[in-house]
Amino acid sequence: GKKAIIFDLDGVITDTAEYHYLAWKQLADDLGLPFDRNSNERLKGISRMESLELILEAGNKELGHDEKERLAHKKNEHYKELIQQITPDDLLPGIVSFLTELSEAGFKIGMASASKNAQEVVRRLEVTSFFHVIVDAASVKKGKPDPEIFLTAAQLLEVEPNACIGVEDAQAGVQAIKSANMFAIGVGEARHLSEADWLVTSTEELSLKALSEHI
Ligand code: B16
Ligand code: MG
Repeated sequence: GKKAIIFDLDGVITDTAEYHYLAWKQLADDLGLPFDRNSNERLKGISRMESLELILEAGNKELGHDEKERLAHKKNEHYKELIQQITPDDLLPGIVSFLTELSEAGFKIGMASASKNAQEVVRRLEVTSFFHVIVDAASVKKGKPDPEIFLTAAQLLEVEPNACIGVEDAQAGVQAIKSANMFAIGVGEARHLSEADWLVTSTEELSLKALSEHI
Protein backbone atom coordinates (compact mmCIF):
# COMPACT_ATOMS: atom_id res chain seq x y z
CA GLY A 1 0.00 0.00 0.00
CA LYS A 2 0.88 3.68 -0.07
CA LYS A 3 3.14 4.90 2.73
CA ALA A 4 3.97 8.51 1.90
CA ILE A 5 2.39 11.58 0.37
CA ILE A 6 4.29 14.51 -1.11
CA PHE A 7 2.57 17.87 -1.56
CA ASP A 8 3.30 20.77 -3.85
CA LEU A 9 2.95 24.16 -2.08
CA ASP A 10 1.61 26.89 -4.35
CA GLY A 11 -1.89 25.96 -5.54
CA VAL A 12 -2.22 22.93 -3.26
CA ILE A 13 -1.52 23.98 0.34
CA THR A 14 -2.05 27.73 -0.22
CA ASP A 15 -2.46 30.15 -3.09
CA THR A 16 0.80 32.08 -3.26
CA ALA A 17 0.20 32.59 -7.02
CA GLU A 18 -1.52 35.92 -6.27
CA TYR A 19 1.59 37.23 -4.43
CA HIS A 20 3.86 35.99 -7.23
CA TYR A 21 1.52 37.82 -9.63
CA LEU A 22 1.68 41.12 -7.71
CA ALA A 23 5.48 40.98 -7.48
CA TRP A 24 5.96 40.13 -11.17
CA LYS A 25 3.37 42.74 -12.18
CA GLN A 26 5.28 45.52 -10.46
CA LEU A 27 8.53 44.44 -12.10
CA ALA A 28 6.88 44.20 -15.54
CA ASP A 29 5.29 47.65 -15.09
CA ASP A 30 8.68 49.14 -14.11
CA LEU A 31 10.17 47.67 -17.29
CA GLY A 32 7.17 48.66 -19.44
CA LEU A 33 6.46 45.03 -20.34
CA PRO A 34 2.99 43.54 -20.80
CA PHE A 35 1.84 41.26 -17.95
CA ASP A 36 -1.57 40.27 -16.61
CA ARG A 37 -3.25 37.55 -14.51
CA ASN A 38 -3.61 35.43 -17.62
CA SER A 39 0.15 35.52 -18.32
CA ASN A 40 0.69 34.67 -14.65
CA GLU A 41 -1.02 31.28 -15.18
CA ARG A 42 1.94 30.16 -17.29
CA LEU A 43 4.33 30.78 -14.39
CA LYS A 44 2.75 28.29 -11.98
CA GLY A 45 5.24 25.63 -10.91
CA ILE A 46 7.98 27.29 -13.01
CA SER A 47 11.21 28.50 -11.39
CA ARG A 48 11.92 32.17 -10.66
CA MET A 49 14.46 32.60 -13.51
CA GLU A 50 12.33 30.69 -16.03
CA SER A 51 9.40 32.92 -15.07
CA LEU A 52 11.45 36.07 -15.70
CA GLU A 53 12.60 34.69 -19.05
CA LEU A 54 8.99 34.06 -20.12
CA ILE A 55 8.04 37.63 -19.17
CA LEU A 56 11.00 39.11 -21.07
CA GLU A 57 10.27 36.91 -24.08
CA ALA A 58 6.62 38.03 -24.19
CA GLY A 59 7.83 41.66 -24.21
CA ASN A 60 10.57 40.95 -26.81
CA LYS A 61 13.21 42.14 -24.37
CA GLU A 62 16.69 40.65 -24.22
CA LEU A 63 18.92 41.23 -21.21
CA GLY A 64 22.31 40.02 -20.04
CA HIS A 65 22.86 37.47 -17.27
CA ASP A 66 23.72 39.96 -14.50
CA GLU A 67 20.74 42.18 -15.27
CA LYS A 68 18.42 39.16 -15.19
CA GLU A 69 19.87 38.10 -11.82
CA ARG A 70 19.29 41.62 -10.50
CA LEU A 71 15.67 41.68 -11.66
CA ALA A 72 14.91 38.19 -10.31
CA HIS A 73 16.37 39.28 -6.97
CA LYS A 74 14.29 42.46 -7.01
CA LYS A 75 11.10 40.50 -7.68
CA ASN A 76 11.93 38.14 -4.84
CA GLU A 77 12.54 41.00 -2.37
CA HIS A 78 9.06 42.31 -3.17
CA TYR A 79 7.57 38.79 -2.96
CA LYS A 80 9.18 38.27 0.47
CA GLU A 81 7.54 41.50 1.67
CA LEU A 82 4.14 40.36 0.38
CA ILE A 83 4.24 36.90 1.97
CA GLN A 84 4.64 38.46 5.40
CA GLN A 85 0.84 38.83 5.27
CA ILE A 86 0.32 35.06 5.14
CA THR A 87 -1.53 33.53 8.10
CA PRO A 88 -3.19 30.12 8.72
CA ASP A 89 -6.35 31.66 7.20
CA ASP A 90 -4.58 31.34 3.84
CA LEU A 91 -4.55 27.53 3.94
CA LEU A 92 -6.71 26.16 1.12
CA PRO A 93 -10.01 24.54 2.19
CA GLY A 94 -9.80 21.00 3.57
CA ILE A 95 -5.99 20.93 3.77
CA VAL A 96 -5.60 20.90 7.56
CA SER A 97 -8.16 18.13 8.00
CA PHE A 98 -6.55 16.07 5.20
CA LEU A 99 -3.06 16.52 6.72
CA THR A 100 -4.45 15.55 10.14
CA GLU A 101 -6.11 12.39 8.78
CA LEU A 102 -2.97 11.39 6.86
CA SER A 103 -0.71 11.88 9.84
CA GLU A 104 -3.10 9.94 12.13
CA ALA A 105 -3.17 7.11 9.56
CA GLY A 106 0.65 6.92 9.75
CA PHE A 107 1.53 8.41 6.35
CA LYS A 108 4.92 10.05 6.01
CA ILE A 109 4.32 13.56 4.69
CA GLY A 110 6.66 15.56 2.48
CA MET A 111 6.71 18.71 0.39
CA ALA A 112 8.21 19.24 -3.07
CA SER A 113 8.04 22.91 -4.02
CA ALA A 114 9.76 24.87 -6.78
CA SER A 115 9.75 27.86 -4.42
CA LYS A 116 12.90 28.77 -2.50
CA ASN A 117 10.54 30.52 -0.08
CA ALA A 118 8.64 27.31 0.73
CA GLN A 119 9.97 26.94 4.30
CA GLU A 120 8.98 30.49 5.16
CA VAL A 121 5.47 30.16 3.69
CA VAL A 122 4.86 26.86 5.53
CA ARG A 123 6.06 28.47 8.76
CA ARG A 124 3.63 31.36 8.36
CA LEU A 125 0.78 28.91 7.62
CA GLU A 126 1.70 27.17 10.90
CA VAL A 127 1.74 23.66 9.38
CA THR A 128 5.50 22.97 9.60
CA SER A 129 5.03 20.17 12.14
CA PHE A 130 3.01 18.04 9.67
CA PHE A 131 5.95 17.75 7.28
CA HIS A 132 8.72 15.21 7.78
CA VAL A 133 10.66 16.79 4.94
CA ILE A 134 10.45 19.93 2.79
CA VAL A 135 12.40 19.81 -0.48
CA ASP A 136 12.59 23.08 -2.39
CA ALA A 137 14.25 24.34 -5.57
CA ALA A 138 17.45 25.17 -3.68
CA SER A 139 18.28 21.49 -3.10
CA VAL A 140 17.66 20.05 -6.59
CA LYS A 141 19.30 20.58 -9.99
CA LYS A 142 16.35 20.10 -12.31
CA GLY A 143 12.92 21.71 -11.99
CA LYS A 144 9.52 20.12 -12.66
CA PRO A 145 8.58 18.32 -14.99
CA ASP A 146 11.81 16.49 -14.11
CA PRO A 147 11.00 13.97 -11.33
CA GLU A 148 14.12 14.88 -9.28
CA ILE A 149 12.33 16.95 -6.60
CA PHE A 150 9.72 14.22 -5.91
CA LEU A 151 12.35 11.46 -5.96
CA THR A 152 14.52 13.42 -3.52
CA ALA A 153 11.58 13.80 -1.14
CA ALA A 154 10.82 10.05 -1.37
CA GLN A 155 14.44 9.20 -0.66
CA LEU A 156 14.54 11.45 2.39
CA LEU A 157 11.27 9.90 3.61
CA GLU A 158 12.84 6.45 2.99
CA VAL A 159 9.84 5.28 0.96
CA GLU A 160 9.98 3.65 -2.51
CA PRO A 161 8.53 5.93 -5.23
CA ASN A 162 5.78 3.42 -6.10
CA ALA A 163 4.55 3.63 -2.49
CA CYS A 164 4.32 7.44 -2.73
CA ILE A 165 1.47 9.76 -3.71
CA GLY A 166 2.16 13.22 -5.14
CA VAL A 167 -0.29 16.16 -5.10
CA GLU A 168 0.04 18.92 -7.73
CA ASP A 169 -1.89 21.75 -9.37
CA ALA A 170 0.52 22.35 -12.27
CA GLN A 171 0.82 20.33 -15.46
CA ALA A 172 4.62 20.20 -15.12
CA GLY A 173 4.11 19.01 -11.55
CA VAL A 174 1.78 16.12 -12.44
CA GLN A 175 4.28 15.14 -15.16
CA ALA A 176 7.07 15.14 -12.56
CA ILE A 177 5.03 12.87 -10.26
CA LYS A 178 4.22 10.42 -13.07
CA SER A 179 7.86 10.33 -14.25
CA ALA A 180 8.82 9.54 -10.65
CA ASN A 181 6.53 6.48 -10.88
CA MET A 182 4.18 7.76 -8.14
CA PHE A 183 0.38 7.98 -7.88
CA ALA A 184 -0.65 11.49 -8.96
CA ILE A 185 -3.45 13.56 -7.46
CA GLY A 186 -4.20 16.60 -9.62
CA VAL A 187 -5.93 19.68 -8.21
CA GLY A 188 -7.54 21.67 -11.00
CA GLU A 189 -8.93 21.22 -14.47
CA ALA A 190 -8.81 18.07 -16.61
CA ARG A 191 -7.61 19.99 -19.68
CA HIS A 192 -4.30 20.74 -17.90
CA LEU A 193 -4.02 17.68 -15.68
CA SER A 194 -5.19 14.76 -17.83
CA GLU A 195 -2.23 12.64 -16.68
CA ALA A 196 -3.40 12.63 -13.03
CA ASP A 197 -4.54 9.29 -11.56
CA TRP A 198 -7.16 11.08 -9.46
CA LEU A 199 -8.36 14.56 -10.30
CA VAL A 200 -10.17 16.90 -7.88
CA THR A 201 -11.43 20.36 -8.76
CA SER A 202 -10.83 21.72 -5.25
CA THR A 203 -8.71 20.76 -2.23
CA GLU A 204 -12.05 20.53 -0.37
CA GLU A 205 -12.56 17.11 -2.02
CA LEU A 206 -9.38 15.69 -0.46
CA SER A 207 -10.00 13.23 2.38
CA LEU A 208 -8.59 9.90 3.48
CA LYS A 209 -11.88 8.19 2.62
CA ALA A 210 -12.00 9.60 -0.92
CA LEU A 211 -8.32 8.74 -1.38
CA SER A 212 -8.85 5.14 -0.32
CA GLU A 213 -11.41 4.75 -3.11
CA HIS A 214 -8.78 5.68 -5.71
CA ILE A 215 -5.57 3.97 -4.63
P1 B16 B 1 10.33 31.36 -5.69
P2 B16 B 1 5.25 25.49 -6.25
C1 B16 B 1 6.32 27.67 -7.47
O1 B16 B 1 5.79 27.03 -6.31
C2 B16 B 1 5.33 28.68 -8.01
O2 B16 B 1 4.16 28.01 -8.49
C3 B16 B 1 5.95 29.44 -9.14
O3 B16 B 1 5.04 30.38 -9.65
C4 B16 B 1 7.23 30.15 -8.64
O4 B16 B 1 7.86 30.87 -9.67
C5 B16 B 1 8.18 29.08 -8.09
O5 B16 B 1 7.52 28.37 -7.05
C6 B16 B 1 9.48 29.68 -7.57
O6 B16 B 1 9.22 30.46 -6.43
O7 B16 B 1 10.57 32.56 -6.54
O8 B16 B 1 9.67 31.68 -4.36
O9 B16 B 1 11.58 30.52 -5.52
O10 B16 B 1 3.93 25.44 -6.99
O11 B16 B 1 6.28 24.57 -6.86
O12 B16 B 1 5.09 25.27 -4.77
MG1 MG C 1 1.89 24.44 -7.58
